[in-house]
Amino acid sequence: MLQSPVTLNMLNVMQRKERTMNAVIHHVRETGSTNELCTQAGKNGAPSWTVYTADCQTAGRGRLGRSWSSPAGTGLWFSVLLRPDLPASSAGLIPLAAALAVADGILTLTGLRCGIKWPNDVIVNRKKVCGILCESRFSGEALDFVTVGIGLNLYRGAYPAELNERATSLEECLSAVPGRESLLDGILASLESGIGLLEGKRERELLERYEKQCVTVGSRIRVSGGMEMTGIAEGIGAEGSLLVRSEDGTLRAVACGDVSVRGVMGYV
Ligand code: BT5
Repeated sequence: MLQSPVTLNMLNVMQRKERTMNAVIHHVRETGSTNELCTQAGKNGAPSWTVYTADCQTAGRGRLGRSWSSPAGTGLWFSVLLRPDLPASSAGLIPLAAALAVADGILTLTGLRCGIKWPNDVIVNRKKVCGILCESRFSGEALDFVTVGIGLNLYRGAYPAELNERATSLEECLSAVPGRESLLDGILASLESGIGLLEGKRERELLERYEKQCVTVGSRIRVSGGMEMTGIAEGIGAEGSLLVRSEDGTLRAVACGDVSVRGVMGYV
């Protein structure tokens, strides 16, 4: 339920953003999932850059039906509604732009350099600090809108103890954790420039920057869920797929499925 459209000192973020992309930020104390709020808003015709943030999610969603732990006050949990001027075939690039926006936003604000595990896990010290869930809606052949859901762990309490080996938080990597408003502001600004590159048909530029930060590219990987294979990830395809050289020498494009990267998040 919406409690109040703006709290949490979001006013600063709104005022700054309104000068560029007209972000309208709704903050709630508790909700099931900000992706759900955002998607409902999208179905009701809300404009691009409508943002929902929550202190706490009671049914935070991961990919493939998994859940995302999001207790109160431990992380930045938010979703952004985008109506990009892009063909449906480019929808697969948005998760990549979102991961890059998180990594860039954190770098600019704190100097901390994060890696990206394809397609959109943001990692530090081989552990996941941020998960992203993009949900696209199509109208016939065209892309109608995309909900970009971002869960950034700020404090240890964000994730359950059993994920200690795979998850981390900014608190564990920095001497001071920036405020949620500044992080949101920085990530939205980077996301705006990434989406701008895509809309300006400059996706190669975005992908080059992405590849530099992607720990998957150049690594030995295992793909599961759908296509099962192991091989070396050689790069990113034009539509955001992962190009994998399998053991028999063929190059395949992996568009979805779970990818484990040797040495990252517990995969040995
Ligand atoms: C993701 O899924 O990484 C996408 C997470 C997206 C969360 C945001 S929060 C705002 C918005 N609203 C939502 O409802 N969702 C989005 P996936 O790759 O499937 O990872 C899920 C797996 O990560 C779980 O099965 C756990 O193993 C692990 N996990 C759960 N909570 C975590 C946390 N806080 N930090 C790190 N790992 C976590």
